Amino acid sequence: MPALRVGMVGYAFMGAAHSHAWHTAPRFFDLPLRPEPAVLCGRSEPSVRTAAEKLGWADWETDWKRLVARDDIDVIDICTPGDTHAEIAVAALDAGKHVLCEKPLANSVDEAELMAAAAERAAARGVRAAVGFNYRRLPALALARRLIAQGRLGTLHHVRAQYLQDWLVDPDFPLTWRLRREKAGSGALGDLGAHAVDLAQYLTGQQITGVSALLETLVPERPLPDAASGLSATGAGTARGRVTVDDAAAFTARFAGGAIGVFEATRFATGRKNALRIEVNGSLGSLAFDLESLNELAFYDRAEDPDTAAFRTILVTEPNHPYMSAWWPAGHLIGYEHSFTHQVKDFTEAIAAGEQPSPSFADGLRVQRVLDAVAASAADRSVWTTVPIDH
Ligand code: SOE
Repeated sequence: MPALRVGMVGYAFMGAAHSHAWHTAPRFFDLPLRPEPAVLCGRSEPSVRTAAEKLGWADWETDWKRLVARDDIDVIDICTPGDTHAEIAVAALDAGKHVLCEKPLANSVDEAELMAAAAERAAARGVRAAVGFNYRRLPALALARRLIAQGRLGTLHHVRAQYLQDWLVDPDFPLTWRLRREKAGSGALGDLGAHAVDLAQYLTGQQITGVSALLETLVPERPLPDAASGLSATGAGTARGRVTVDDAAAFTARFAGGAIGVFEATRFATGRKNALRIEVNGSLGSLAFDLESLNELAFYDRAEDPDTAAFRTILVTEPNHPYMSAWWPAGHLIGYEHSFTHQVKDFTEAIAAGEQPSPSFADGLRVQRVLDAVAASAADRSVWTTVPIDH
């Protein structure tokens, strides 16, 4: 079977998740190409060599430009912070490499447009690009998409999406790259809100046409990270720097098909660890999902006897459910990492078939446009209506 030789840039959290997926996908799914974790790339030689050994990569490079120029690589997998996505992706596509790029696609609409244009040019030569909105690949959410596409919810009226984490609630948490605009583009909005927006557009099959938004930086200064380790020496007396991204985002939205949406993304939802929740209400029924119970999908069907109709929890662990026949006997649960494994499966199959993998860079650009509109709306205080309060 022909190999699909992968070169991956970055090896922190997402790099580890992707490494696991490149190794695991061919062990559980019958793939038309054999993914090969070939070359890992990072700037520091000792660190990338250690990471390559630990994560199971055959070789390593310290310069992504050298990686992209190698003729023994078919795919470039980008797992770096957002400020590098556009440059690496465009160079890789122009060099004829397929690209899988972590989300959000870019740090701005301008960059995302360049990337989408490069992906279109590349597609004409049979070279493919996809963006890593991994949650689309959870069986429960893939099932939700299937039910909505089958019309089981009827006309869609409401989308309610939240992505809630709490790892920034400690004011002494250090000022890491995710809190710096020049690296991350935005904060909770781009990191977490991007997932919620992508899922909302994917599940409903409708684009968001307008937003009204609020962004807030709740802790404006944080301890500077220790330059050597990249982690913090926290505590009193430590020098502090300015947080230049949002800590929390809230916005309302309209969808092209007439539904309205309410979105929230925050890293300050004390006690909520990774609660990506989405609920869709339609004229015939409703669906609700929470990542903290990712094997479950709640379904309310208005066709049921009104005396007993209620939200039912579907355990999405059966071989008839998306992706599940490749895993364990019926009823056995899967986890977060499986979303990345399914992403590799779908990406590899699309490449072998000469088809566009999804979500495409054009889909990533559609998300980026919503994020941009949210930032613009939040910055425009002219439409903010103050409420008289007691003093
Ligand atoms: C942030 O905490 C983060 O790791 C995101 O970057 C991921 O995209 C999300 O899946 C989990 O949370």
